[in-house]
Amino acid sequence: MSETQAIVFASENEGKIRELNALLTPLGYTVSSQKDHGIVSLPETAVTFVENAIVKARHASSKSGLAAIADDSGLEVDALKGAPGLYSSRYAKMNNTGSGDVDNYMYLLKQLDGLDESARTARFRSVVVYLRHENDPSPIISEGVWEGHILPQAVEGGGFGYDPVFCNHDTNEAASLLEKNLKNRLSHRGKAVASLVKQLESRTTNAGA
Ligand code: ITT
Repeated sequence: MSETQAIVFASENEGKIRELNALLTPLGYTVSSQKDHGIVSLPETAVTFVENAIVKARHASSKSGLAAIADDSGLEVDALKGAPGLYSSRYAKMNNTGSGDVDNYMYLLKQLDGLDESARTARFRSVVVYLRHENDPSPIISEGVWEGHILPQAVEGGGFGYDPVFCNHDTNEAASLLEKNLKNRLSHRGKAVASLVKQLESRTTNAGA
């Protein structure tokens, strides 16, 4: 892929858009968000992260005519047998308790009420997909995981989504308090994007891009 090739990021999530820009722009990629092209997301109907990510990327590529990246991600909590997982963005809505980020994490805290830290283990998972064009038969797919646990209470700060209730295992800090470049180095999305970039670069070297 040439350094000047434009990529559309198939997301409506402002937090993800900020992080993806911070990860890819310094490497010379030119990333716009689907909103910049007037593209509205389709409903997410698949039962795997990878299928959802492919559908999002294909839709954005089809509407924009550009190469596209999509991320499908979620928070897996062991005590809840992996929930909310694929349904993380709709967790509160599916349980009729609201629809925003705060509603999602407050509902999660309620489900874990009274559990000790050792029983609150969790991980974020991100699957990132890159399509050269709408009908790309060989998407690049990469995955990243970030281990941690769910805090007893929300810690306000930066970030988005479940960051106020997710604690990074290694440093024992709330994700909402991590400096944004550090979050990008540790996080599920940061790891998935780093692996994607390696694959993009090796494809370019092998003249396959
Ligand atoms: P797009 O599909 O438009 O990208 P979305 O928010 O609907 O946006 P997903 O379907 O992938 O994205 O849902 C991901 C959910 O996991 C959503 O609730 C996010 O807030 C949450 N999430 C993902 N990465 C996160 C992170 O780094 N920090 C906190 N929460 C995160």
